[in-house]
Amino acid sequence: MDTAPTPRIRNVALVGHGGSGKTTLAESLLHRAGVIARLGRVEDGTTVCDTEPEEIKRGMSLSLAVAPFEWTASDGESYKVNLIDTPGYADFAGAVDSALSVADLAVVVVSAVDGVEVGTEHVWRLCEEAGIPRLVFITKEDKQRADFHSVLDQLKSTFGSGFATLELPLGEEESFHGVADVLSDQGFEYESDGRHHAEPIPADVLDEEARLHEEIAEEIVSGDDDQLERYLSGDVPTADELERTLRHEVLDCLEFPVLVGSAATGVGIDRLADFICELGPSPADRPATALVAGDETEVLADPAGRPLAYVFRTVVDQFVGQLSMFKVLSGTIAGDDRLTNTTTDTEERLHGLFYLRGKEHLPAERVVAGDIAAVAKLSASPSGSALAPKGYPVTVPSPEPRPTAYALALRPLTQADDDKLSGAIQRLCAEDPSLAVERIEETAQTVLRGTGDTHLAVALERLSRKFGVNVTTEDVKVPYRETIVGSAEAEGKLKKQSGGHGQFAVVQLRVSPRERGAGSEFVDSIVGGAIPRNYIPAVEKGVDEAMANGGVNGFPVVDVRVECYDGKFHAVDSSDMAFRTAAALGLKEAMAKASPVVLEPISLLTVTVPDGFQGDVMGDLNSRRGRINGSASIGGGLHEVQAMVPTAEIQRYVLDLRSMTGGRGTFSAVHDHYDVLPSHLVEKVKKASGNGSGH
Ligand SMILES: Nc1nc2c(ncn2[C@@H]2O[C@H](COP(=O)(O)OP(=O)(O)OP(=O)(O)O)[C@@H](O)[C@H]2O)c(=O)[nH]1
Ligand SMILES: [Mg+2]
Repeated sequence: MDTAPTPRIRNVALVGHGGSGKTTLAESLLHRAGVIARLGRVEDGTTVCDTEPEEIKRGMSLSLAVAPFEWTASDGESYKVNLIDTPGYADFAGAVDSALSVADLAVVVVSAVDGVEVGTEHVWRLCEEAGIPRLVFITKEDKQRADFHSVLDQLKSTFGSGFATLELPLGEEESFHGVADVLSDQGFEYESDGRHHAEPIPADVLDEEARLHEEIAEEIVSGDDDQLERYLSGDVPTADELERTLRHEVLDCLEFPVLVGSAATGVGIDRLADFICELGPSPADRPATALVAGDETEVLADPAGRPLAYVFRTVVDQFVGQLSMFKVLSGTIAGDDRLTNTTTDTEERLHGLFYLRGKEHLPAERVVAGDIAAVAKLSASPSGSALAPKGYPVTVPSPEPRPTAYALALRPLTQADDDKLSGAIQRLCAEDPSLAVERIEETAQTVLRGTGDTHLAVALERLSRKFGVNVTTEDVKVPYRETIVGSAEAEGKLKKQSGGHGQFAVVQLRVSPRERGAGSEFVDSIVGGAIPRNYIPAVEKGVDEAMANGGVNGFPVVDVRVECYDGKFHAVDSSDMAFRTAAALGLKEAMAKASPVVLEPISLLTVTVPDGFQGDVMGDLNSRRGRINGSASIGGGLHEVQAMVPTAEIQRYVLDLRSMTGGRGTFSAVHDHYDVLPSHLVEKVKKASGNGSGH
């Protein structure tokens, strides 16, 4: 496969709700372009884009996949279309971010049966925020219950104006057989091989088409002063002239063409490819943004410019090792070029460039500005890296990783699994920036964090399949603490003197509570050498260790003032060790008498939901022992609820919020403070933390 001149490249992200038909659409485009002889099916696991066993098993995309094809459009020009298929499931939104970071056009795929869904709203908002031109493809028009007109209404009522309906379906459901082109007033009949021929528009569609033509023409010309003036003077622009104006309005995100078809039958697919090429922007139309020496700079997609490549996806491949997918933002890159990672200053040799089509590798000699390709074995350039000639101080802003919202603790099955775990997890996280791993020494847990339960389930399947590491999972332990609310005194005594070198130490300790969060304090108020100076550090050490090891409930002790005010020693039998032990005994004794309480972590939760859901959200938070701090409309039809909620009560909140709000709610949670755990929950919490019998 060759590269194409930059103005003839189209980088197109297929985005939309899960199951709306993106992967099947990619398949149908590749088939119509003659790239694949047979149309694969998601159900059979035979598509170009859904290749991973985890994807095939679930019948859904889990990561982005690139699939280029060459297309000669109806304007007679040849184009290279880089399709970027994305997952629709919310857990994998990070992959949509990566795709949109290199796409110049988003095709928003909407099922004619299910219409605008939460996933559609989500990707529309992402495109809007990133200023990415959009085209809507209403697919599955061949399916029972397909309803093109109601979907059109939903688009307008959900996203507002700017929809330029360029096609009307001819027939619907199983009788869907063609489309009417609203700009050229031409009907197109389809054969079973996905090819079409022109036909007059059928009578039953004619009136609607004529009305729509006028509506769309007025909409388009109103975006161009010259054309509007001509139009108002009765000089109606031709279809080609309208299309040229529309192209600019698409680029400026003023107009969103709406097309219709079926990826299963092939109706409308070739015309979608035409519109992508003729209405979609090329990389030359949309300069990238980079930071040069810290200054925001536009980078033109100029094949003769200074080379600059941006790595947007990393895949750990079982056969060739690490693969890096990149977009050339400027210049032309050839095999064996040497570029420098502008963040780490590491030199990278781009040995053996290739295009990826699903999992197929197509050799590439050189890749021009705007094009997307791949290379194996970059040594130190994860996703988000910029590669440029040495000394060119440029970085490329990359999407923030999605906030993690769900976590599991991993337990390796065997010692061998344990030995391999940390290396394998690092590679897994390199592939998926939405994953994060953390070792929590206090609870001896390795915790994997992600965006949801499916995200982590898939990650663990990959961990096993790709890296041969098998683990079970358990809940992440909540880092409880304990403290006291009363004061008390106690003696810690160690006395073992049964001949020979014995052990002897006595400390008198007074404990009292400190302000929450103030930390603990050791006070030495020994007078008269009751305990020799040199043993005081041992007393303090014994107190610290006992606090770290856990109080009467077995949790680390915080916010306690410990005063050592008296003691006894023996000239021979006293030692550092004896005083450390006596101090630990004394502390335990004193804590038990000073009304010990367990402290639980409290998170500050900020929940954002569409207006109308706030009542349910607040009710639910109350049932989780939460305290609402505030609730306010934040515009854009959204409502924000803030609450302080015990961290233990929101371990699975991402899943519960999704089901409460139909996937429309999002939240962030940060640790805020510790608070006293209600006494009726203490035993349950001790058991769950494995402190059942008291430490
Ligand atoms: N009848 C009909 N079925 C379709 C069409 N397009 C897709 N489907 C079916 O719809 C289901 C979902 O299709 P996918 O292509 O996997 O949808 P997707 O958008 O890629 O889904 P995610 O990867 O989960 O986001 C599959 O069972 C397809 O066979 C179509 O045009 N007509
Ligand atoms: Mg898919």
